[in-house]
Amino acid sequence: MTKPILHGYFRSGASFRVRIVLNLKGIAYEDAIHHLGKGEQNDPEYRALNPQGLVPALEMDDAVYTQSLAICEYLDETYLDRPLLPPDPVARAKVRAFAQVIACDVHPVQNLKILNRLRALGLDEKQVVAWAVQTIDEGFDACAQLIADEDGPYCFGRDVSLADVCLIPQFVNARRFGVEMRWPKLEAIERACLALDAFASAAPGRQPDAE
Ligand SMILES: N[C@@H](CCC(=O)N[C@@H](CS)C(=O)NCC(=O)O)C(=O)O
Repeated sequence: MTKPILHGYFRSGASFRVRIVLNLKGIAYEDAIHHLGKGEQNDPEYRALNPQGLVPALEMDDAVYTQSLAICEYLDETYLDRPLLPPDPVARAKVRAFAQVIACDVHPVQNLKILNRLRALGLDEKQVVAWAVQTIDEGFDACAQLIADEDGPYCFGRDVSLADVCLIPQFVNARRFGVEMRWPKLEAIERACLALDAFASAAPGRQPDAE
């Protein structure tokens, strides 16, 4: 069987999510790197794979999968070890809600494409960074409240879930933009996750294209 190919970029938080899940599920894969700073995500050959011109995309089992959450759920549904969603529908909804705070409402608003649009509209670098900081700050506040009654060590108890898969990459962006850390519970979850090799080896600094 040919290895899956992950189209990504070391600094991409959405690619980081998929790397974590591939590692958690023990799936060996190859990297196809697209340098976002050089605009390689817009090359026609890549856009033929992902018409949005965004990473990640996963080539696997003779198909191309896009959108990191859809990819993560596909992997979760086809590799049943270490499930990323709990069996109970109420608990699943809570995990998905947390994951979507980050993947739908925080990360997209501070994405490269959006920040570049703000620059094109005339915002200076300080204003652009302030936009990203406020977006992440508000999102982390909501995330912390969503798990206020959970015990840890991970977002939703003793099993890693899709919530952790989304949270940890967002920390990288938070630090890059200089967000002041004031969520001890989220930071403890980050430490617990990064103690796992599946997370640590998926980190941007450990990727072949890391700068
Ligand atoms: N919702 C998408 C978001 C993907 C996305 O925003 N990818 C970023 C990197 S993290 C990207 O390719 N940005 C390129 C650009 O903005 O031009 C997913 O979860 O896969």
